[in-house]
Amino acid sequence: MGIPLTNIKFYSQDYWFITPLFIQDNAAHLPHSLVYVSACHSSDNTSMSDAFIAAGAETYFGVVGERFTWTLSAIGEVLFSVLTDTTNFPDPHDRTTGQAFDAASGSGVFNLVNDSNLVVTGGVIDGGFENGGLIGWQRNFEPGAGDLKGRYCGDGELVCTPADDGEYSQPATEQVHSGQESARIGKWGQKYDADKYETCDQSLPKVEQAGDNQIYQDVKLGSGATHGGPTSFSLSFYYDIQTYDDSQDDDYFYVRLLDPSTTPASLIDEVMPKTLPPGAGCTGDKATTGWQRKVYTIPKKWAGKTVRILFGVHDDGWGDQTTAYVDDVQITCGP
Ligand SMILES: [Ca+2]
Ligand SMILES: [Ca+2]
Repeated sequence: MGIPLTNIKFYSQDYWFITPLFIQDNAAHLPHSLVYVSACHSSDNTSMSDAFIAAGAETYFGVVGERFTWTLSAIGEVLFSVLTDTTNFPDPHDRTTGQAFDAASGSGVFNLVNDSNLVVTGGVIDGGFENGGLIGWQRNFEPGAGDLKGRYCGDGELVCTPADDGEYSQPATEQVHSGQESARIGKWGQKYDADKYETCDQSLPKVEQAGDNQIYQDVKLGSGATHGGPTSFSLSFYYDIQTYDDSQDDDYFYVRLLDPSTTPASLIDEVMPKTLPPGAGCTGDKATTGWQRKVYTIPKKWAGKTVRILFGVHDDGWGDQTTAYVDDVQITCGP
């Protein structure tokens, strides 16, 4: 690869050193990066950190003095786990290198240079829904304007208000793609009883909501793509729609990409339009899609910006419920 050996110093066969000049000559492109150099003396002075920061790095972790190799490896593991563990810092804006440094210090050899508040971005928090409480996700219910409000009183007497406006999205264990849990969007608690009424269009009291159950998360995308890095981002997830309804016009699952910088958040694109598996309705049988994978490309122009990923289920309030399980939500660099 044409390494300029003049910038690497060899001291016997056992020791060799990379000099700041090597970084200056070879690491010309490190925008918004966090650099951890697990090498002795890498932070004795600022010459090495200066070289990385000049190349675009935001934050530099180095070592003052000498430590055993396994000590440096352990420090690296602690740093990585603090930066990626969402347990203590579910909000990515709280999960900064500054806090990581505080948590990882104590060995006396760890040194942080430059930006102590670099936000580690680009990841979906709890995309596998394994943290037991939709951590990182917001829940919402939008009552349906044109639908029944989902409440009946007595035999066939429709009471349009108050709507059943509880937020029914929650972690689920009965249907998972991987791990122990997924997210279940929408109310899902009672089989459609087709025999209870004379026609399919009769509704079952208090069973189905009328409106939209939603979960969403705002994710800041990395800015590397604006500097010639990845050309786009890939959003992927698994979904399993289950329904007793028979019409995509009545009930449906959908996924949207939104711009949360506007009020209300504006639509960027329909990641998945209205979707409902065929085959249910009137019979009391359930229709499902089974687990399906969806991959969607987020264009490069959103690099460095925050986007909202929203999963929703619309129910029409007639008693034939629809829900959707979602699991393994990821955003990765590249198509
Ligand atoms: Ca899971
Ligand atoms: Ca329905």
